[in-house]
Amino acid sequence: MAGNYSVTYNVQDNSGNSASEIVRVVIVGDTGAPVIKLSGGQTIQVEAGIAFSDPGYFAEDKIDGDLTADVKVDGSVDTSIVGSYLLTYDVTDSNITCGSSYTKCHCRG
Ligand SMILES: [Ca+2]
Repeated sequence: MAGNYSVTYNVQDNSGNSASEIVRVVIVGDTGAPVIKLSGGQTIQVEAGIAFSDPGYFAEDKIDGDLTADVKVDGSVDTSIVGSYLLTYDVTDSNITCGSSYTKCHCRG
């Protein structure tokens, strides 16, 4: 878990004399970005005229766990027009570290 931790070191010799205690501070930070996994891969093909349905995604962070509900999807697919569309997926963890991914959707006639 992120935070500051201290570890104290000391030792005694055979006569019972103690060393000067020394403390090490260990700072555990969250520098890892969340990862977004896309069901169906980063390139998908759909038929024109058939409503587009996103095959889904999953977002996970080593500290925050499941962030799928926080993913923001940008872009849209208009299956009435043949072409390529880009959908972007972004999510931010509690440490304001971003993860992103994208899907290229090819709508063919
Ligand atoms: Ca993180």
